[in-house]
Amino acid sequence: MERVARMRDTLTVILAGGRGSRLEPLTRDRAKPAVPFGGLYRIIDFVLSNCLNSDMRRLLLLTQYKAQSLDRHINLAWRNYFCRELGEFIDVVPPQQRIAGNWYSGTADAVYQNIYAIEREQPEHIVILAGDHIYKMNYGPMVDHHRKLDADITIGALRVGVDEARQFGVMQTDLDGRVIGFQEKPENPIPTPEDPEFCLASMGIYVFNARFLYEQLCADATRMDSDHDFGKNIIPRAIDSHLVCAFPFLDENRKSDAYWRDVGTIDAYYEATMDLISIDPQLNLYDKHWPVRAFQPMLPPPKFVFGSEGISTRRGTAMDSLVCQGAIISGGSVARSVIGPGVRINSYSSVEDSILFDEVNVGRRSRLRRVIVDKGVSIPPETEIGFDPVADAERGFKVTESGLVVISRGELITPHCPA
Ligand code: ADQ
Ligand code: ADP
Repeated sequence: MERVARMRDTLTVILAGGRGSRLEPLTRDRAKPAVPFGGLYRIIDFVLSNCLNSDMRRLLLLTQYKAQSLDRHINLAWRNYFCRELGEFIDVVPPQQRIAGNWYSGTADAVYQNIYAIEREQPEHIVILAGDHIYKMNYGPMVDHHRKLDADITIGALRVGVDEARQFGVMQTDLDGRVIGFQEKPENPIPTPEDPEFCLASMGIYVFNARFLYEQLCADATRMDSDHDFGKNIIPRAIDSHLVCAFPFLDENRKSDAYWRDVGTIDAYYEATMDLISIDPQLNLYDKHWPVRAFQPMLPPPKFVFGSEGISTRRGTAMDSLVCQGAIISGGSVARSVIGPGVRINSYSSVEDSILFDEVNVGRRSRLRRVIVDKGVSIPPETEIGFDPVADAERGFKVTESGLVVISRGELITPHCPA
């Protein structure tokens, strides 16, 4: 009964429009939430799985940049889980451009411009989520916390190291968990009183009382001095006059910080992917009680075989790796990598510490180390990538500060073997 009531009076708005420029070139042709993750999934699948597993089935997905791939993914993977007749829906809402020719200016503006679609559902509470975080969270307890305290806004919160905190909203709370200070991406983040090494960061997810949200958004829309952003404007303004509470996101036992990653940069994206491969991952994809759903193409099982010259060649192997359906590893070796659907790894090649998206082909005797390869790219035979960052950058590949190489679609790949 409780669950049904929570679902009925709650509308969830998922912000899925961020440009994701720090994830370039993976976001060159697709929105950040549509970037593949963990072989089978897209980034957005984690938050959508959280919604389904939390019984939240009235979802508006606000898109903006390059939303075609995201839109198609929602249709293929998610539409069928929602039953209109029961009042459930997942609606992808493109920008309304109510102010002619303008894109959304900030996250609050994105919600404001869709206020009619939101009000029409007459929710009591509105849950606002970001479409680009990797975590497993039951939002029910956060909504319950909000109701119990009769708060105006409840903010999902978690501890992060002081250095990291500069990229987040940072909060200070009183003993009851009421937010008494909030700074968006501060240069000098204020640590928690309990531990000077940590700050309390906003996860960028909020529960709002619907009426209060409408009032705030309408007032904010008329202000010339506002960026129309939740973190920069709406929340810092609300804390003095209204009840804004933090909801700590803890693990299942509610003892330690739970797993949560903002995969905003290539390096963060790579680290979060490698977390999945670790022997005892904090984010367990095999938990039957918390299925993470995705689009499952009808593909044959992954296959591991000797190369075409038979038993005299190398074995096709993969260790410490995730290998998706339709992949064939023939006479090549894979280690500590994610191999996407339909990938081909050919004889005498080796792939280490890498992420290969769908249908990548690795030619014979090629070697990849710490490389992310976008969909459908064919690596020619006898090509080495990831062993010489200077040479890789000269070949036109994106090389990150930590030396990761990203190969995007349509890139010209010439064989290159360092002498
Ligand atoms: P950021 O992640 O930097 O900080 P922002 O870039 O505004 O905030 O993105 C928030 C979410 O909204 C993302 O999911 C993004 O894709 C989406 N988004 C951004 N602009 C959008 C638009 N115009 N239309 C639709 N969707 C849009 C925020 C908070 C911080 C908090 C971090 C946690 O402001 O306080 O710490 O999230 O990651
Ligand atoms: P995804 O791989 O994320 O599913 P899609 O294949 O749907 O992405 O591509 C997203 C959009 O980008 C489509 O409109 C597609 O035509 C376009 N696109 C894909 N690859 C390229 C490319 N190399 N250059 C320009 N546009 C591209």
